[in-house]
Amino acid sequence: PFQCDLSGLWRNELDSLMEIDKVNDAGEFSGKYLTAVTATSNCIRSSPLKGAQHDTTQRSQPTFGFTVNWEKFSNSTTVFVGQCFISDKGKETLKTMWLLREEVGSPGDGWRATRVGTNVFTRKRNLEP
Ligand code: B9F
Repeated sequence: PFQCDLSGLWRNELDSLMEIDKVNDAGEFSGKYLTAVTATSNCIRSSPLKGAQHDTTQRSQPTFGFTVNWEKFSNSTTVFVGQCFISDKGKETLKTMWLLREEVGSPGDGWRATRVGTNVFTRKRNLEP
């Protein structure tokens, strides 16, 4: 019943975790992201995320996007876009791409401000009732 609804706890191949609260009727959601990796400190801290997902009652493998604000680390921001897929065995995976924008001092430093990558998330558990 909850297949591909983003609510719940997810883990990616880097061992980062994200916990997403109940997705509302408009498809909007919020939650927190715990990155297992950071370029500056080994300390894992929770960062707020906000996003939107296509209607899971209309589509079985919906696309979504969300923003993570790394307020505890810096003024950087990551946006993720992705799609949820359901395997033959009923396993959900989130295939995503991300862009990480680092704050730089001037437009001339913009050439080095953006990182790009992919992450694959699998469900750790459903949302607690
Ligand atoms: O390392 C990032 C950071 C921002 C400012 C100083 C350190 C914050 C964590 C980003 C985590 C990324 C990965 N984790 C994950 O699960 S988001 C995409 C990846 N998926 C130094 C300056 C800017 C970046 C590094 Fe920094």
